[in-house]
Amino acid sequence: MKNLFIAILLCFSSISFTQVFDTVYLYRDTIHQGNVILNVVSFSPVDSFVTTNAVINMDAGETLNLTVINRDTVDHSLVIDDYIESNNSVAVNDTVDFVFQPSENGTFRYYSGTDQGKYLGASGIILVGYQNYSRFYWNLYDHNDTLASEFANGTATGFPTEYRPSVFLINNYTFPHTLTDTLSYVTGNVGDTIVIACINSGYMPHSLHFHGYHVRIESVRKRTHTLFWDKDTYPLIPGEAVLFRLIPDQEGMYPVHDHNLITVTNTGAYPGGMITRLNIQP
Ligand SMILES: [Cu+2]
Repeated sequence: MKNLFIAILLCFSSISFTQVFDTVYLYRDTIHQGNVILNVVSFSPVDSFVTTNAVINMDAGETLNLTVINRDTVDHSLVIDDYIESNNSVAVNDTVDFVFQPSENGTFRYYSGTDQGKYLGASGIILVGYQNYSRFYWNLYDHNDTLASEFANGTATGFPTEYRPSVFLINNYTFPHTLTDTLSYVTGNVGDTIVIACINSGYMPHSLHFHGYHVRIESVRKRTHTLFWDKDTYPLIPGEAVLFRLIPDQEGMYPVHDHNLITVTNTGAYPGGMITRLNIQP
């Protein structure tokens, strides 16, 4: 009987009930990249506008208590696909608490599901687990600057079927600004285990090509049949969230870019747009 009691106790103690708390603020502003001015709404980790949507990290087994504060001029919502999809409005000036209890580790995407959130880039990364690894974050985003300003001023009549994006971003930066973004610019050494949490917050597929290496699909939310595939090119459909695992087998400086080729020429000439680099030392 005593042994059974200890067994039950051990069983319960191995389950983590740790709560983590985080707060994000919805703000709108414009970002200036290359020759483009883009209207965006962003989830900020601080009580003012920031360019890149907040990255949220949590350990495996933790429960996230996420507070969303809406400083924007229109209503928003909070969506995490398959987890938070209803009763999720965050009205203007409102503060709403959400609970996210993921059933697996890897990359998730949180976003505002209203038109002005969905079509102005209010969309960020949650990374569950992998907190002891070398971590990087790529939030892919595309838009048409004229269309974005129409969504921002409320004159857009819906998302067009003939969508022609004009700007391509990682963490809301275009190349070469991506090279000074420490969240996305990958640095490491041969033999390191590096994880890259990547989401597609945009409106078209982005096919990332890793020069120099293959990566393993460590988690994937939408095209789940690709789990554990080893790839050098991987397409992310809109709304996708994946975790790439990279163990570099050689030193060097290699580009990663989108093989959807219109997206690497945003400023009119290659290279531009959705490009970053892997900087691997011996
Ligand atoms: Cu390539």
